[in-house]
Amino acid sequence: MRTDVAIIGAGPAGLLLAHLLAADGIASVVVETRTKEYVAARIRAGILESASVDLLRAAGLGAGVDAGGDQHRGIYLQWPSQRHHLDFVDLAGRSVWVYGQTQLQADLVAASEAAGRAVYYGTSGTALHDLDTGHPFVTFADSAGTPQRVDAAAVAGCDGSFGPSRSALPADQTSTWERVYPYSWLGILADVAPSTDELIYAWHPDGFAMHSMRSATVSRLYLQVPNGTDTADWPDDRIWAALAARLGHGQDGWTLTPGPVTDKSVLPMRSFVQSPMRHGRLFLAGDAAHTVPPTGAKGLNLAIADVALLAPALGRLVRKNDAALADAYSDTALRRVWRCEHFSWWMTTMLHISGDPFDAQLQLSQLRWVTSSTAGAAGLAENYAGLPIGF
Ligand code: RFL
Ligand code: PHB
Repeated sequence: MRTDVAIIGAGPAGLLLAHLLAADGIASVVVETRTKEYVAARIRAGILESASVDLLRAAGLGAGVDAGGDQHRGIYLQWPSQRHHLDFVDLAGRSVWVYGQTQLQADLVAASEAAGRAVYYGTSGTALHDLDTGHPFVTFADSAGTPQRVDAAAVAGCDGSFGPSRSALPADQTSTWERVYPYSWLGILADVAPSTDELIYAWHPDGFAMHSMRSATVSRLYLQVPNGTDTADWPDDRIWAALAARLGHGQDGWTLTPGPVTDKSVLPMRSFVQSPMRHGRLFLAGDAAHTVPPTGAKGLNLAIADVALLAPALGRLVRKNDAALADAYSDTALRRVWRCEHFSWWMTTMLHISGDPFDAQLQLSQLRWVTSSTAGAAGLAENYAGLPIGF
């Protein structure tokens, strides 16, 4: 096959990139190891920044968010006996939307199928070739096991943290930075109306807890747990009891309503950046280039911001053989990546119990400042609600 851009990975980065390129008249072929159903069912992020929503709307993909998204003005930050609301609209002039990654993925798949774009699901053996030349290509076996080859002007590595694109960059020309955190999140999805109108981020001596949601009838909640935690050790009753304690059930009359748990998983937390995000004709986007711990709700939004920059860069490269934007892509994207890396690390270390009592006092001091100083609150709001795409 010959196309303009070979895209590896059909997650949000890959499918959104294919959509944005198509709007610019650029063809692509997407290659994905998992089945369409598997990708659609993965429960991951839940918050879209305002710039992400603006981009989706401008790309003709806003109908789902507009119909099914829930616009939130801010979040609650709390610690025992204290709950404070931060209003992002007042503080930073922007809001966020609760819209699950599963919903966005469904919108992207629907748009891809309506346009008849080429997406190969259930592939194996993806390999990248000749990235240093003007005619790179990708090989793989399709779902029937038939060998395939895609020749393209550029390759977009949108294959997440574990795909092959990241390691296709020569090690001696690549820098990486990593931080592994000494705790994980135990996440549940529950068929119960949220007990809060907006997300609650809770500091607690037993560990961090968070109350998020997916809809008026589905709640998403998280607990800080030690690395290596087995969900078998966390029956539903234990989870709800821990959530009630950490989220302050009974505090000022607030109650947490438990409900049937429909999904339970443990998520390790890691910060990771690889630079540059480009080698020759290979361009990395989304989790393929960087990972953040989920506390700042940045992972999905960073993937969207990357491809918003990459699509016009590839458009100019493919159509006009003009490499100016392509050459600038990595530096431009990494400015925002590092801002989000810092914010995600900061939110994470402010809210999770490390076991060190000195850390705990610093965290409480920071929380008191962020919730009582307009300058402190505005800094959090500006980062959480999100910076402009080209920041
Ligand atoms: P994705 O969504 O991981 O998609 C990459 C796709 O590439 C495919 N792939 C390959 N395809 C072809 N050939 C190969 N050899 C391939 N190897 C892999 C994969 O099957 C996959 O479909 O990356 P993308 O598009 O960059 O999107 C990024 C977001 O998905 C990610 O940042 C967020 O979901 C991160 N994240 C969360 N973010 C939040 O803000 N809040 C959350 O609660 C949250 N939960 C999560 C998460 C990420 C998780 N991962 C990656 C393990 C929970 C989990 C479990
Ligand atoms: C979620 O709803 O899954 C979610 C929301 C905010 C976060 C992380 C996860 O910071």
